[in-house]
Amino acid sequence: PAALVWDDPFLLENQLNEEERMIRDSARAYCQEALGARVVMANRHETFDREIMTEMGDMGLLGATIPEEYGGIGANYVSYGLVAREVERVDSGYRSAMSVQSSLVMHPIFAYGTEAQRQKYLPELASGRMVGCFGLTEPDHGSDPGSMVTRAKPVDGGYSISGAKNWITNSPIADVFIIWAKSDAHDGKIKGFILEKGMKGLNAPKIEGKFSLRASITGMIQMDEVFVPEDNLLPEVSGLAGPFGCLNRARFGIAWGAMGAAEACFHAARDYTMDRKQFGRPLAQTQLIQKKLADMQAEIALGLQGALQLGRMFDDHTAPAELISLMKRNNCGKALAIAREARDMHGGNGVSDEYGVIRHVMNLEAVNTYEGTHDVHALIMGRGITGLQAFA
Ligand code: TGC
Ligand code: FAD
Repeated sequence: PAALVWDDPFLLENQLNEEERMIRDSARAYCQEALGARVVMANRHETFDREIMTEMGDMGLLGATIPEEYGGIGANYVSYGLVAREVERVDSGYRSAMSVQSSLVMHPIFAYGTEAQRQKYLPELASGRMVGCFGLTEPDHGSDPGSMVTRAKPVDGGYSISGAKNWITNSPIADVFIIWAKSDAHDGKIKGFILEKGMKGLNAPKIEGKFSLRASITGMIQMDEVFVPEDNLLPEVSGLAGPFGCLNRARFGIAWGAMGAAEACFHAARDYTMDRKQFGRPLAQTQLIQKKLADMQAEIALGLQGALQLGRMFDDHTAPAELISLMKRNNCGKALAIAREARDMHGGNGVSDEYGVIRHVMNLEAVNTYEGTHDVHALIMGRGITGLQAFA
């Protein structure tokens, strides 16, 4: 029989094409060196280094699926997933910054915007010269964004937008804000608007004291009669299908990313228990530890294989939303469980940020909640299975 590759049992490596491997390898090198060197202090001091966006831009990691004419590299979705896995292997907060820019800011401008909007914003966002954010969640409307109260009223030459968004990745450093609001000029339907830093009445204060994704910056968005010119409306989409079209892509990236964080924890737990001796033998030579490593290997191998197949379906345009929910939910839930187990296997050292596993535990708590909670994705799947909707 063939020999086992313990860290790639399904030989995922052989299922990638040359271009996918090349993009993955250059992302891995950048992440391990440049992001790996910063993450412990960024997490400890709750800081995000703005230069990361321009570095990622230089590496082609922002909006990788966007065509070259707009500054992207025209990569497929499998490559986008591979990049998310490499970034999140270092830290989920850095993957957040990358996926918001790519899936939640560049994608809606590309898919729902005008040609002038594409030319104005996409090259700036792809290079990281501009940072974007995505405002859907409100203080009183998270899992149920359809009940949002942010409103756009028609005024001479455009719209006046008032409302508040909460828990918004990148908002305090954003130059561009994709805002979803109910528009009185469109029968109260949800429309997308591009707001820019400096518009009168627009503020984005930082949320302090976050004990998850501390290396990513999160804030609110406060809008008090912000004038938004007609040219800044995203004309090509109406209703929740707009934000959900973006979330489908971001959730897919998270399914890959969460497995990167899980792999980091699995490898750390294996290394640690091979080295650490108790009762005169390596911890890894005990049945309980081997069972835990076996569970981790199984969930990661299956989770990556599922993510790859979903990526192939994305690239074929055959991926249903319920399958995206299945992979986002399962991979985040399993990654969180793996990180907690890895933390336990490190004993007391596991709570020190030197070993990284406690940081992944803290991060994956938020990753399991944002972009649709673990339970909300169960309800999306449940509706697909039964045809019955159980949200309300
Ligand atoms: P529902 O009746 O299901 O649908 C309303 C309209 O939307 C369409 N639709 C979709 N379109 C494309 N893709 C999807 N996945 C879609 N899901 C629904 C649907 O066809 C319908 O269209 P139309 O034309 O008929 O109006 O809507 P609902 O109000 O019952 O929704 C319920 C539910 C639970 C599915 C949904 O609201 C939900 O997914 N809630 C979770 C909210 C969420 O995920 N928020 C994420 C905020 S962004 C974020 O967290 C970024 S973190 C990023 C980071 O830092 O990495
Ligand atoms: P709630 O909707 O109030 O849910 C609370 C609990 O109730 C959860 O356990 C949930 O599963 C459960 N629940 C909800 N509905 C039901 C139901 N029908 N049946 C049973 N249980 C239910 N949003 C953005 O728009 N843009 C961003 O960039 C962004 N970045 C984020 C970054 C971070 C660090 C965090 C933590 C959040 C971010 N979010 C962002 C918001 C995120 O998407 C929401 O927190 C998430 O969708 C959940 O909404 P909520 O917090 O209001 O929780």
